[in-house]
Amino acid sequence: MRENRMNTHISRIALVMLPAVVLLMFMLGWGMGLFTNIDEETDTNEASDSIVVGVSQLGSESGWRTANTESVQRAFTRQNGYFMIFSNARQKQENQIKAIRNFISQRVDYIVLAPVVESGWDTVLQEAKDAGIPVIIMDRSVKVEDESLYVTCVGTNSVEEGQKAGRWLEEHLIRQKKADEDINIVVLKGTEGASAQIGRTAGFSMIAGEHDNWHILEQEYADFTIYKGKEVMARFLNKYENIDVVVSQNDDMTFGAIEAIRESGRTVGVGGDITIISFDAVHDALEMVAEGTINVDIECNPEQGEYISEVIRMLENGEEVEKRYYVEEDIFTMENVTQEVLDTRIY
Ligand code: GYE
Repeated sequence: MRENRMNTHISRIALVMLPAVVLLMFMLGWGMGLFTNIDEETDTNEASDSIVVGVSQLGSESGWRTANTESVQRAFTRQNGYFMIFSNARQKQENQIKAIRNFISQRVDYIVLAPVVESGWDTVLQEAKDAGIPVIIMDRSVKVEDESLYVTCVGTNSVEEGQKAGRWLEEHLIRQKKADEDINIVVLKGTEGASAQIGRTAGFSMIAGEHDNWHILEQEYADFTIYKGKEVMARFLNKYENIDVVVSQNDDMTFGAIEAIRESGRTVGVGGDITIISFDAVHDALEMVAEGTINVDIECNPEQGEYISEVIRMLENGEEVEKRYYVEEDIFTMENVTQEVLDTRIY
């Protein structure tokens, strides 16, 4: 009884104190630059002594994308002298175009665009150029008539990633003494029209084209998501009995595909029925590489925030920047996914 009353008393005090505590924590957090602005409507006058950057992120479709967003948020903090306006387009180009127009009307200092698809940017990027706002393309690339519509592009070399996948398969088949056997391949492609998908498809096809015994049974878009990866893979498994290799253009689709394969009673990975080639190399996928579930993962580095902030620093100092910067990338198999790699992978 007494204990009960005490508990009620403590709860009442806690209730009265709560708003004050929350306010204090918020003020501390704000002071430490923990909160970046995610509201597109914010008055940027507040940030007159910071560099104002409008970031149009294409969506949140994958683990890789979350890591890419976090990298940007870590780079554009108040302590680093930035005021970031962040917009998530949920995989729709029209939302990105709207966001860019919004950034222009707010007179931001820089626009960072991670474009969902390659084409269709000429008009809106011209508007940004006319307003004198430099545009930095992040992660995927754009195809525009006039390349001066953006200052630089910081991202990954997706054609090369596709080629790395092909070269790995060549070596793998030699090691398995299957270099001359017929090999049946299916490809889970990312988002239609996205440069990451176009590049990986082209890169892998180049190598596949050098081998008459490699048969690409089918390639289909699966949007870089777990759900679609599983759905498309289940369809492939129903249609083709003898799939030897799955090339899945990101880890999320791979997770879905592996589920579908296992549900069909087949096995995956090292020593399994179906060889799995994936892209991204996020932490959870690397664990699966270490245990032999995924044969190889072609790394795609989402840590691009720092690079972009360096480009902005150069532009602020009036230095010349290159038109293209690629981030470093590796290839992971069971042999090189050490405990240290797993422990240090933050995404
Ligand atoms: O591989 C995938 C994401 O554009 C490189 O987009 C990026 C890709 C990445 O959804 O996971």
